[in-house]
Formats: sequence, structure tokens, C-alpha cells
Amino acid sequence: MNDYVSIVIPTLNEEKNIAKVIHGIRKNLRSSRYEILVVDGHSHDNTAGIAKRLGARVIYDNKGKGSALRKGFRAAKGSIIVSMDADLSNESKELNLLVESIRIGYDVCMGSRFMVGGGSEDISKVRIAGNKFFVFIVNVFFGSKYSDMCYGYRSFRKSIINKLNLKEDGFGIETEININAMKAHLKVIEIPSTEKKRDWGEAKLRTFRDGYIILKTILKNVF
Ligand SMILES: Nc1nc2c(ncn2[C@@H]2O[C@H](COP(=O)(O)OP(=O)(O)OP(=O)(O)O)[C@@H](O)[C@H]2O)c(=O)[nH]1
Ligand SMILES: [Mg+2]
Repeated sequence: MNDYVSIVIPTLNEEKNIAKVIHGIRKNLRSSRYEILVVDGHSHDNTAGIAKRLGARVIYDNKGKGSALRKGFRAAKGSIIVSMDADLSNESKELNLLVESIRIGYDVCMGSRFMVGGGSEDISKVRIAGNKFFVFIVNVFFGSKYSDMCYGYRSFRKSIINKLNLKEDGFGIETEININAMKAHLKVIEIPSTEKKRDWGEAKLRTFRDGYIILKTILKNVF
């Protein structure tokens, strides 16, 4: 029960959100041994300064969300890693279920908005359609039973991170994790998760630009 947990948070201009995210983690995470690792994409605002003041470790990466997560995973000190967004979309009370899933023996645990018990206040009809299409193709080609794909609230056993062989720099990272977890025959579980509306600030994901990147990520792996 005493595993060290690293909460890895990619950030880009989240100065009005990051303090609430950090307070939420401190209030709700039941593990006593943990670090909050913010991977900042050289925000133009004070995201990094606020995170540091509140005791987070801050490192920098300016090549995209995927690149930031990969760097965070490498730098993480914990034997359990959680990836979490900085816009208050991910509820900190769900952290415990993510951590526990790795503790009981799974390699990767993925939050799903489309299971019973899950949901989203923040996803458009176009994104739901795109997500369902991507889930369908990946399930057919890689023999998985995923219900969600492009969602970043997840946990990992640190020792399997290299097996995921991650290369994506942008928003293709989640899909790459789904596919490569299957290729590496990892023990994967989905748990229901409720995605809240972004609290403040702009979405960095562009539905069509990043949808195309996700499609390319899938096709690269199929062919
Ligand atoms: N370091 C880094 N973080 C990023 C980058 N792009 C996005 N992020 C962070 O990645 C997380 C997810 O990005 P969002 O903009 O929330 O994407 P989204 O959830 O699809 O968009 P919303 O629906 O508006 O929430 C947030 O914590 C962002 O601050 C980047 O280029 N570098
Ligand atoms: Mg978001």
C-alpha cells in the first residue's frame, strides 16, 4: 500500500486552473507518498510559477502534449504513474481507483467516459462520433475491447512504460498507448470516469486537425 505515486500533468497556459488541480490532488489522493510532476510547454502565463509555489516539481517540454507526457513518464520517480489534465476536466477523487487498479496487478488503467458510471460534460457530438469510429477500428484491428480512446486520465505501472514504445508528440499519444498496450500484451483495465467541462481557458486540441493526427497514428500501426 506504500507505493510511490507520480501524478504527471502536462500544462499549457493553465494558470487559472493549476492551483485548483493541485489542491484537489492533495485533498483526495489517499497515497501518502507521491509527487506532482508538471510538464509545462513553456506557458506564456504563470502556470509553472504557481505549480512550483504549491510544491509541484516542474519540468519543461515544448513539443506537444504527447512529448510532454513521454518526458514526464521518463522523469517520474514513482512505481505508479497517473496522467492527468490540468484543466479540471479530471476529478481528483477518481485518482484512488486509478492508483488501486495498478496496485492490484494491472499494467495500465484507462478512464472511460463511455462505460456505465462514466460520462462527459465536455465532449461535442462530432468528437463522440470520431472517438467511436477510432475505437471501432482499433478494436477490430488489435483485438481489444476498448470503450474510449482519446481520453488522458490514466494510470501506469512505471516498469512497463518502455514496453509502450511511445513516439507520438501530439494528441495521438492516447491512441498510441491504446494500440501499443495491446501489441505488448499488457494487462489493461478500463474504469468509468466523468469528464468535467474545462474550468477556464482555451482548448488546445483542434477537433479536425488532431482527429487527422489520431487517424494517422492508427493507420501507421495497422499497415
Ligand atoms: N506541455 C504541454 N501540455 C499541453 C499541450 N497541449 C495541451 N496540453 C495540456 O494537455 C491537457 C489536455 O489539453 P486540452 O486543451 O484540455 O485538450 P482537450 O481536453 O481535448 O480540450 P478541452 O475540451 O477544451 O478540455 C491540458 O492539461 C493542457 O494544458 C502542449 O503542447 N504541451
Ligand atoms: Mg481538456
